[in-house]
Amino acid sequence: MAYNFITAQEAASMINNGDTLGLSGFTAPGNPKAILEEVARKAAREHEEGRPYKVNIFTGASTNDHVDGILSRNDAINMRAPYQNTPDLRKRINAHDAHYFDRHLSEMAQETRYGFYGKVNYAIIEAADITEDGHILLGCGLGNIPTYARMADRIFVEINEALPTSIRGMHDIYLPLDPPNRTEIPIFHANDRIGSSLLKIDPAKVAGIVRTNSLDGVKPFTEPDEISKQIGSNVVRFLLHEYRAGRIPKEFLPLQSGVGNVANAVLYDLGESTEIPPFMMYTEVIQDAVLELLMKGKCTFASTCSMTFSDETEKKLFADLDFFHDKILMRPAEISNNPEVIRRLGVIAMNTALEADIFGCVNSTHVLGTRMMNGIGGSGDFTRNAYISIFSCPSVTKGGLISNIVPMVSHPDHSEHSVDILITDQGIADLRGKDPVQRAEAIIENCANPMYRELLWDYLKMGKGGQTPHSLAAAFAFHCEFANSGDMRNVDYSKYF
Ligand code: 0RQ
Repeated sequence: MAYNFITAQEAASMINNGDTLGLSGFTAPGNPKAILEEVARKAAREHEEGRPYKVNIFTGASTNDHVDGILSRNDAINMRAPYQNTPDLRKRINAHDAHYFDRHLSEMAQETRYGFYGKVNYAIIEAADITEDGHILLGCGLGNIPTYARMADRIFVEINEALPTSIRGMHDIYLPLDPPNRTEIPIFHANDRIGSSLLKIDPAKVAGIVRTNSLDGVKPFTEPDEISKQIGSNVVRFLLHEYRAGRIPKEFLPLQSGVGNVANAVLYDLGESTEIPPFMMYTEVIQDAVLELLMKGKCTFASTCSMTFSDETEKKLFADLDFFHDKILMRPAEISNNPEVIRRLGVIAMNTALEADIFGCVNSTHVLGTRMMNGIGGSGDFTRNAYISIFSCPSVTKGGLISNIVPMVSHPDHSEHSVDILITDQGIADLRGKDPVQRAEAIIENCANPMYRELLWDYLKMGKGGQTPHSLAAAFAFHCEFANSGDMRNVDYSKYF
């Protein structure tokens, strides 16, 4: 079939106010790079004429400035799901200019297929190539595009000429059947391939093809600060301790690691350890550190949803694709983050908290209980189903004005039932096999910053009974004090009784 090559502006002219767009990609890689920019410009023109114009944006995870950034600055987003991390969009969400529902990433595709979120008008797919019979070679991030492409009425394809077609073979596209027909997902080792390397779409649905030429634009990592390095070395110390004790098998277990500087620092440190054997990853994003570990042979295989590499690292990958072909597999988010597979493989999960409470509950999403930061992302998919679930964060934020260990989290994302290990720059609290008071003792002693320990001990002692001895009147004393004086250290519990 001969496709219609069009401009991004022509594509945007077909997209109407209220349409739902399902995009390829997961974090910055794999996102469309041209059409949404024109949709944002169209929104600006429509708003100038006094007409409403907003679209619903469904993705795999966060995107980049070509999508959430420019659309938010032009107030062009009505509904957004399932994850974001762009400052401009965060502002819109917290000001109620944009709606946002924050879902476990593994659930978004199946729930879209179940019909929970209405129809998808357009799928917009970044591709390295497309054949006449509708086989698409995707880019560096998959997300939920197999589902959006199947559900969408029409499809736009952005062929990105910066993507080498020799990337073919690094995708593993598999759509499970839906209940009551679902069977097991046949991944028994992190490196099992179960699907196809090309995404098959109906070529008759293609409304137009747009040419682009740009890398994914991921910024390189800054050198981790002392606190991140300390957290990273505590995580490695914990893993080594478990390994020596035989609680991690001698072949090791697949690792998942979240995004950010701490995650990157942990992986660099793991790479340096001579005692930890070569390992695999079963994760949703791989960052720069993983490419180096793959080159060194320390990481032998990475199953992921996206290659979230900085442009420099992306260039290294493209220059040596032959070497990486059998070492990286990108899967749809519902497979990379699948609870069944995570539980079966015994994945060790390492994610970051904004704050944790003394009983082991974690807030990953809401700054001081109300302001959305990013979203739960894949942290819940992995935490709930991991072999061991580790959360880490600095013990304090803003130079000590905020304690990240609090009496009660101001927004619960991960409960005490799912969090096994808490790690800060101060140390490691192993929460396994402990009752609530024992967990509180371990967290205050090992994870809280010394400037907050007494305040937390006092809180625990104030508890009037019950298995989890909260003092409900004072449970948010830290947060209320920060709102009052800007410094949690000024907490005076007598104000709350
Ligand atoms: O504010 O930007 O003004 O300096 O929050 O904090 O320490 O830079 O945290 O970048 O590592 O992100 C949980 C958000 C951590 C992230 C979170 C302030 C702090 C700073 C950011 P500034 P840091 P990081 C894989 C798995 C959920 C999704 C997930 C996240 C800003 O890891 O989004 O895990 N996780 N997905 O000063 C008030 C506190 C605070 C606080 C920090 N207690 N109170 N403000 N800050 N702690 C990825 C995917 O799923 C794709």
